Amino acid sequence: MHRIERRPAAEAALEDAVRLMMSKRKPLIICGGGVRYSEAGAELQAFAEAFHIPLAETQAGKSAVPGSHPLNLGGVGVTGNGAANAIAKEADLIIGVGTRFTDFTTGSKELFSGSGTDILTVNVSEFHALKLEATPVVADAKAALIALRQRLEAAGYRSGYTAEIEAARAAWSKEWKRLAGIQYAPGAFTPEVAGHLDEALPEYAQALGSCLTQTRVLAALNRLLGDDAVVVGASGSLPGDLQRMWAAEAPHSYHMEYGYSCMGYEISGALGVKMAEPDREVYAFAGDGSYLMLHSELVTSIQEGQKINVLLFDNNGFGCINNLQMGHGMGSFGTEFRARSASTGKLDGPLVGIDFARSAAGYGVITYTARTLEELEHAVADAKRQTVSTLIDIKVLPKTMTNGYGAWWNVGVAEVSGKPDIARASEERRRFLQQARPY
Ligand SMILES: Cc1ncc(C[n+]2csc(CCOP(=O)(O)OP(=O)(O)O)c2C)c(N)n1
Repeated sequence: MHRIERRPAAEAALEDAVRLMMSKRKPLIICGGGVRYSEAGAELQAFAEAFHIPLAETQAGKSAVPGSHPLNLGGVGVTGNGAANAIAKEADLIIGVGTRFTDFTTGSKELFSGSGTDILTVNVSEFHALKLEATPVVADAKAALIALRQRLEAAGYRSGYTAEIEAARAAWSKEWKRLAGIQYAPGAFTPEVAGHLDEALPEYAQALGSCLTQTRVLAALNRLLGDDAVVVGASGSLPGDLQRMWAAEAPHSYHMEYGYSCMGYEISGALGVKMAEPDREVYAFAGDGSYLMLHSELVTSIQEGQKINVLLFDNNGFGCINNLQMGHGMGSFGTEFRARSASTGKLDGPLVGIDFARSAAGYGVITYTARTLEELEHAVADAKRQTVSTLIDIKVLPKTMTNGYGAWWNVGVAEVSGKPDIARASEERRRFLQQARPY
């Protein structure tokens, strides 16, 4: 039996927290998974409203507070959006509630590294509460937020924000609309992740038979799936895109495995979510690489009569790893699904197209292939009517996922190399490491 024990905060810790907050004008709350596990979403929202403090979400914290709430800036960190990261950079106090402050949330400890920026944490785990030299409140999130709110109200606290929150949200909303509208046009197209495979895109468009871009598909799905659906993901480029672009409205409608970002979790995780939430539609968002690694729980879903929906984004490769390779100077190596070429002996032959709909149909899954938005809309509507598991094989162009929004990620790169691009990447890493907090 899982019980929420609701460890109360020590009085001295609350006094420290109030003292620190009273000295700060630009706080930002980081809403972590602990807010959801403590069932503290409504308390966090009330806390933010009471003192006019914006909040940003980690992957695990998404769907604790509605995405449309005017104080919710959305995802923060390496896979965060422009609004949350801009406010994070200007914040003089980061209030982490139920967050482990992972590498992605903190931008490898570079994002909250301003000289005047302090950290306050509310966490039931002392280990996480003490990270980043924080002022710790070791307590259950809900209990601590209630106690802290009473004391801050008595002290008359209010943040110093005027129009910054609204302006950041408006700027991101404009950018979101741009991402939602990106269309591929042969000959005159610069993808979001530019300068890598620009010349190969027409070949991909032809092999996939599709001009769909990933950002456009995600925006459409956010409209089509319905607020109460549960979105499940884990690996590839989709978690980053979802953290940035997905506005989760209903509580617990977003379930991302981002502790290990384990490929293959998506479908097995979706089956688990369905068993826990039988009345909700559950959608696994998986890349083609992840689907190939593990999708056998689709068969279990058929055996058990548990309907799940798989949204498979086929970009013909390990897209995000290709981005990392090419973004760090080493070129494309083994991450595009190409045949080994007889003439070069390398994996640089023709693209290997896979009909994923046919593979899943063999299991008894109802399947669709989407190469246009119209086909996608039709497939989603029809999938909702089914009582057995479904799979939509969505053909999307590589490099059309979102790119970064001002947060760094410490990716290992060779420190000694004869390749100028790698040397440059290594130099840049050294520069960022100097700016980042050491611990
Ligand atoms: C079990 C496991 N192995 C390796 C990785 C490293 N990894 C992360 S994403 C990825 C490729 C994902 O490709 P795909 O699922 O097609 O998604 P895309 O990046 O194209 O969106 C790899 C190999 C991982 N996260 N999990």
